[in-house]
Amino acid sequence: MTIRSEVRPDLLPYYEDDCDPKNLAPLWKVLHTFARKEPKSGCEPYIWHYNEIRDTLMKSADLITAEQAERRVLILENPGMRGRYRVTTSLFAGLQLIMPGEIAPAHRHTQAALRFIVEGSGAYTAVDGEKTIMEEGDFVITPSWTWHDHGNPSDSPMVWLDGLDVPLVETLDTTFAEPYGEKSQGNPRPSGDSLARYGSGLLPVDHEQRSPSSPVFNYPYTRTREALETMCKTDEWDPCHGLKLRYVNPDNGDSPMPTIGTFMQLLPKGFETSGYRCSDGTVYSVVEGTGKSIIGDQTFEWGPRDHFVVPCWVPQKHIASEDAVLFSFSDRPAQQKLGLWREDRRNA
Ligand code: GTQ
Ligand code: FE2
Repeated sequence: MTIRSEVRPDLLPYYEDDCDPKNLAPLWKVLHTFARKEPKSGCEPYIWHYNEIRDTLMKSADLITAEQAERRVLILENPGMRGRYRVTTSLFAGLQLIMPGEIAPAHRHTQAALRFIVEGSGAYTAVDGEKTIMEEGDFVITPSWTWHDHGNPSDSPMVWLDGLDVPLVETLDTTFAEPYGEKSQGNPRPSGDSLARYGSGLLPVDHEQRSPSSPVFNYPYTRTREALETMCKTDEWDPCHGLKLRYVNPDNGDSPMPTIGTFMQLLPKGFETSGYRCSDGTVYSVVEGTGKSIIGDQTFEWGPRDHFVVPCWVPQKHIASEDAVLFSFSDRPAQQKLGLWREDRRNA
């Protein structure tokens, strides 16, 4: 075997010209962009203060109906990724408004969606033939490929946070959708049926798991809040999280939907979490209380109905000036299933 005596880097540009028309590209020019020490996305920390955006959201109701819009939603666009309809690299978030008497027509799609109720009470979402009436702080799921429509028979506007895995599904190129054909689905099952059947620490005796998503589709705030309140009495705080619970699929102990994880945490008045970072970019919705979060080198003050985003691997610290309750969601379960998720409890 002969050893090459000389390489000719000066000829590389000509070589690239040879590659290009053949749809070939040399890895050595780009390897550093994907073999990186740490993640580096365009995702930036940001907060949407509800009192600064509520008027803008309400104005949309004078311009378009829920039915015309199909879904009347203002997208929370991460300022580092404008025009790409995403709040983190893998997730979509938006605030949906539905006015009294309106209906958002039934459809289904492969993207999974969560609703977290921000303002109002008495509107409903119907999922695969069962209606659930929603109250502030309720967490509702519409798993992949389930029919869903929304309606507001109450006499006040209703606003909720939508979280969807749109960018993730787009990356996997698995986007499918279809309209139901009629505005609303029939509702053969009585309201509350799923929660009674699957969400009471019990399961029907011969129940077989049919989907990777939870058979419970409304996790009411009253129950979540009560759990946190009771747990408070034991005074066992995690230094990084205060008191933090994850929502669970009673079928398998996994997250309610396979791609999106959801959490509710309580930070008592005066509590300051120690620095923490994790590989799942996370969206927070403030339910109760006021406080501030230090995300990277920025400080964000928050109160009820504010929404903020913590990008992947950026250090975060939360400080509660009153008892505070925070809802959050991320793509953590997807990362965990793929063996990618990391956290760092020391750093920052
Ligand atoms: O409510 O069905 O924010 O399909 C984006 C897409 C909400 C919904 C969104 C949707 C929906
Ligand atoms: Fe939808």
